[in-house]
Amino acid sequence: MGVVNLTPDSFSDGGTISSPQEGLAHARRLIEEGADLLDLGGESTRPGAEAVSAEIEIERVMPVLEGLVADGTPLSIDTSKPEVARVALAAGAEAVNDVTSGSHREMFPVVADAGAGLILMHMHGNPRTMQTEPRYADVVAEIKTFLAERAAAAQRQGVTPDRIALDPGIGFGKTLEHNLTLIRDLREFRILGFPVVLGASRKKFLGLITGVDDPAQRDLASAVIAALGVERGADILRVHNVAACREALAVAIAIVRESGG
Ligand code: HH2
Repeated sequence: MGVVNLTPDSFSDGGTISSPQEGLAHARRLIEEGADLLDLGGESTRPGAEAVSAEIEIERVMPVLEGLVADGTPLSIDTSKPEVARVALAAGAEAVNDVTSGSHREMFPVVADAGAGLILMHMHGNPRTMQTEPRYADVVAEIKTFLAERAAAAQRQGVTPDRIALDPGIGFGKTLEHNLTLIRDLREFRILGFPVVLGASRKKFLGLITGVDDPAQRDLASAVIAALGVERGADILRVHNVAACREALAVAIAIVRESGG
């Protein structure tokens, strides 16, 4: 899953795309590099980010989304707003990536009505507060319980289980230690019976480990995490540099297959 941030303030690449034409060109490049689907977002979720209105999100995302639907590219819309999801799904997006796991009560019915896919992610608090001393008694168990509960809630509202994927939410209210534990124990999340999404690309914990400050320079570390994630059972990798990840994944997948994984 290639990341297309149509925002001025994303942590990883904020402001690098300043027109729909540039957004479309970037998105098409990710497909050429081997992305199977693209995740389009019009609102940053980076720590401290301010929320934007549904109108602004729609304005940022739709011109690029429409161009990509015309290309036949599979898309998810990265939003927690049902209004944005509804418009994107009606225009041809196939899934909603909701980092708040349906915090808005209309989100699950919107996804169910469209027969769309749904990514449920764990976040501790909200982007403004999530990095203030996040604490867990058992980070893996707590996040598993949360995701299982949200998947059950989505199904109660009509989302079919074959359309749901789960994401532990690397960096969303987690310390370095929490992130490392979640990636090490990623297999635990597969026990819940849904595909597992891993979004570690360019995140701050990689900077803490490597000393690389600029998120855009963290692609080597991101490719390593993608390979380790696949080896630990990740089904979908949300990444910024698709070409680098593809290369790392080719090696990881060859080894996993060789060992019967
Ligand atoms: N991470 C980000 C955004 N959306 N969705 C899922 N399911 N999993 C993630 O780990 C995830 C996500 C943050 O990355 P990015 O989109 O590059 O930054 P920003 O939110 O600042 O636009």
